[in-house]
Amino acid sequence: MSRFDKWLERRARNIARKTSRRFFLAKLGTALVGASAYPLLPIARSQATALASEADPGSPEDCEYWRYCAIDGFLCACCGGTASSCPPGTALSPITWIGTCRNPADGKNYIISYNDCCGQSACRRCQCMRNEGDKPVYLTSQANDVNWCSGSSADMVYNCSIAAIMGVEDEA
Ligand code: ABN
Repeated sequence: MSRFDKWLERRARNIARKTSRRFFLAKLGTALVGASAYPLLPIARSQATALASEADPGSPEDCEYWRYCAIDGFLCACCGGTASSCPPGTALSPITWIGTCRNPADGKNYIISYNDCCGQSACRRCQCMRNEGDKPVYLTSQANDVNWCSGSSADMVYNCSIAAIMGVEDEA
């Protein structure tokens, strides 16, 4: 076989390999595995949650802390958690009550998610009922006197509540 024939054969085999169904499926599989791993990467999901301490005044263990304007429950910050994370051994409720609180440091309104932490008996420390915007429970979507752990398939027992920043109003 001449050198030209060998070269031609190599080229033909190469083209056949790269246009084969097996090659396509292998690339597709790699892309799918890569895409499914993407949400697990440790990226910052919300810039709004990262406030410097001077932009986040007050104590999360104090009911008067600005983020608690619409809360009803025991403060997780007094129960082994923080203002925005559950105590160890409890799980965040999948459904939640949303409020809007003004941050005195910058005068902006922040969207706050009041999730309950579930799976251990009530913490009973730092009870805080500010209830801004709260409506009677028969207006379910506007009431905060609700055990959000009832939406958890794992455990309905209420332990405490957090106040996580979800977003901030746009600059006018
Ligand atoms: N969302 C706080 C809460 C929990 C249990 C019962 C009432 C209110």
